[in-house]
Amino acid sequence: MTNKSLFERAQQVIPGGVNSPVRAFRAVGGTPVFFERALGPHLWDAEGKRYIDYVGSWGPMIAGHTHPSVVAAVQAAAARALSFGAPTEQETQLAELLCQLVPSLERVRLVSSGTEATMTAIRLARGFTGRKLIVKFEGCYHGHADALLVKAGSGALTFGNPSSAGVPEETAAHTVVLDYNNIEALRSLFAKQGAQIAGVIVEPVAGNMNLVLPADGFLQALREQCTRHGAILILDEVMTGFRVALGGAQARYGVKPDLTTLGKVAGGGLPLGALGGRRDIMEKLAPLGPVYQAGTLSGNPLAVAAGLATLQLVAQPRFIERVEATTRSLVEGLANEARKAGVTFSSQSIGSMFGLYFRASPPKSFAEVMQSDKERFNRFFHAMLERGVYFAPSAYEAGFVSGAHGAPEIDATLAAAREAFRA
Ligand code: KE4
Repeated sequence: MTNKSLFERAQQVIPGGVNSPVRAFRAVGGTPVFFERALGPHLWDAEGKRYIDYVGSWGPMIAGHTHPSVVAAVQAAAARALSFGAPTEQETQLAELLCQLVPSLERVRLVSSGTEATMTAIRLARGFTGRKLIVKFEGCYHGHADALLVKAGSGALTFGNPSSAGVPEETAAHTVVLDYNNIEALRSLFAKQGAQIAGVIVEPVAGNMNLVLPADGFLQALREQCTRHGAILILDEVMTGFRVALGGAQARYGVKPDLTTLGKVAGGGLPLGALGGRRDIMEKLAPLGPVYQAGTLSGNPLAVAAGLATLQLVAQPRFIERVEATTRSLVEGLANEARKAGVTFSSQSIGSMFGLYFRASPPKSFAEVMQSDKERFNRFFHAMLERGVYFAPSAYEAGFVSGAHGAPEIDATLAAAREAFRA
């Protein structure tokens, strides 16, 4: 079977032939690659072609694919049970480890996806404060819960408009969308409506509009305004958790949120999300408090086993620093190859996340991201794919390096880029 024939067959029964839209290659064009197996930094597709992987399942595979200790942990868990729908000691072990690694977590609830974590965090902020208004930032993605599928309306202080069909205007009206890194707009909103704001949710390092770093003072301003007005600060660390630093972006930037959402790495590639934070807020959750949340497979034994095994690898001395150095060598090497080819290009990394931009310097805002040359990215993406290097199939996604990537993979990637920048 070829990728093309597999895609044609999939489209007969799955909308768009995929189970998550970004996988459909609609942003970059062409036929999605159907993968069959993975090992370390590599993927093999249905045609037997090998790729160096810089998507890492959109973040979870920080230890590299099918890491032996993660696979062994999942196999052992599967041999005991697939699911109980009842408490297990391993869930407590994972919750304890999360609280140890991310000090702002006093209580943790495990769920099955990042979307469930952020959806619950929003409900919790509203239930705890009795307020309705939620603030998010254009270009940040927090999963597909209604309250978060909202884009900026016109003007600076905007009530949101739905960014998806099926989200009622009444729902979107309770979400305000501001410009990421715009501290003045934030202060102005709080000055006008601070008493109505239940919570602010933000990617502390943005990875869903490509990689955009927080401006100096932005996260601190969020913390200060939320504290002053009694709003809940939610750091969505589903992507940044255990990648930007072992304790997450909150550790790297020294900002203590009221709630944190986690996913991806925390589940090691199996379905797991988590939300946690201040005890007084978290204990509003059922069965203790009035804010309902539930899940048949929450804390699933296999997902918990994969998460525990992955976090134990990530927590090893110098793991994060080593992957950060590999990531830095990738982005610096790519910038060097682009310069030699005379291509307008820039790149940056933080921890094991990176951004590639066909613009002269890394973007500092959503508007600057939109000024990147998307067509040029798409050409580069396909030129690299042909040469066996798999980047995220969109100019608006961050990339990821794992502990299994080393000098051979970086050198091979740069050799491919030498040609791709000239393609
Ligand atoms: P999930 O529901 O997809 O597990 O998590 C949603 C989510 C929440 N918060 C952040 C910061 C996220 O990045 C995500 C999901 N990230 C995307 C990648 N851009 C997942 C890939 C996809 O949608 O297929």
